[in-house]
Amino acid sequence: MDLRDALRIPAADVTPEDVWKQRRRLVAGLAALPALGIAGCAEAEPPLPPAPTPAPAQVQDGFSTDEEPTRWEDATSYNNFYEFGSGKSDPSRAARTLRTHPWQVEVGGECGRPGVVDLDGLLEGLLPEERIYRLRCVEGWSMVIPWLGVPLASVLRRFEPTSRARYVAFTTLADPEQMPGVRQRTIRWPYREGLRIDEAMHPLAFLATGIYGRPLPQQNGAPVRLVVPWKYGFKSIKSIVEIRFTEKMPPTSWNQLQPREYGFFANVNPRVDHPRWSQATERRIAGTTSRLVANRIETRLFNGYADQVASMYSGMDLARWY
Ligand SMILES: Nc1nc2c(c(=O)[nH]1)N[C@H]1C(S)=C(S)[C@@H](COP(=O)(O)O)O[C@H]1N2
Ligand SMILES: [Mo]
Repeated sequence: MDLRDALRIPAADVTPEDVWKQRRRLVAGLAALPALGIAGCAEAEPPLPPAPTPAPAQVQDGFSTDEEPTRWEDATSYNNFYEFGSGKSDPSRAARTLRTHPWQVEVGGECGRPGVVDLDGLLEGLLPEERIYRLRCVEGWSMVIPWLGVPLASVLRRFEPTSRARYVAFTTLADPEQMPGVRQRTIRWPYREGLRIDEAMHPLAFLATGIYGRPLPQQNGAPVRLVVPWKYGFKSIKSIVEIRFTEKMPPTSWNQLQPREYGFFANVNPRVDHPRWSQATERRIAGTTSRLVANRIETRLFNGYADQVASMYSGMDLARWY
């Protein structure tokens, strides 16, 4: 399959990560295409060079990491997606029937070019990029996931946010027919999340349409989801149907449900404990380690992305604005 398709076409089948390791070279190849002037003919997969080590510049930008990635099997079977139930293995079973094509996203609010676009329109002309990010759930586990997608900023700019756009609000599909969890009153549907505009425009903020070089499986938020690696995982909203530029801080689902436990900013911070558990360490689900006995490692400020993002919060009391 052409990797360009991974930006658009929903996945049905499961692919082991050695396929990803092959395909990531294709991503690298794709990125080089415009320079070579041969865009649009990536039919044949190039021969397999030895596995690349992440480029130091990529690691420095936070775009990649040499930490051991999570296995495809774990990343696609241990999920939080409450629209499909609150158990970790519910989404991988129940989300298979989510229809991700056609898919439309409504963009509106404080912007010059509001409108309803299909996924192709949203991503048109943008080159797929790979980002290998840490994902730290507020519950105290973490993964290392190779995402495929585009920087959020390049998508948002197309809609020409006005100077009044201080925040960006995101909404997930809430269809009780397709999403059994939505029939239960666990949280107030639809699932909502939001970012301050500078956070949304930060180069690390990413719109993912794939993982491991393959289209995003439904349980991981197909066909398009947010990835904000320096924040707790609940900010990385899945299966997005609406993006809205707002003047005021938008309501967000976990914050509405339990404001004392889940803040709007939700920046990963080992020194600010959840009221019911410590955030100092995390269970890293990666490599061949069983997720039940996964390594406990120390949690890092901003999930290890402090060099890239800390300046956005200078002057903010990180313990108060959690
Ligand atoms: N719409 C929606 N998005 C969501 C969630 C959810 O329940 N519904 N769970 C969040 C949480 S708590 C985490 S940790 C991540 C998990 O992403 P993953 O299953 O792809 O690892 O998705 C986030 N996005
Ligand atoms: Mo989470």
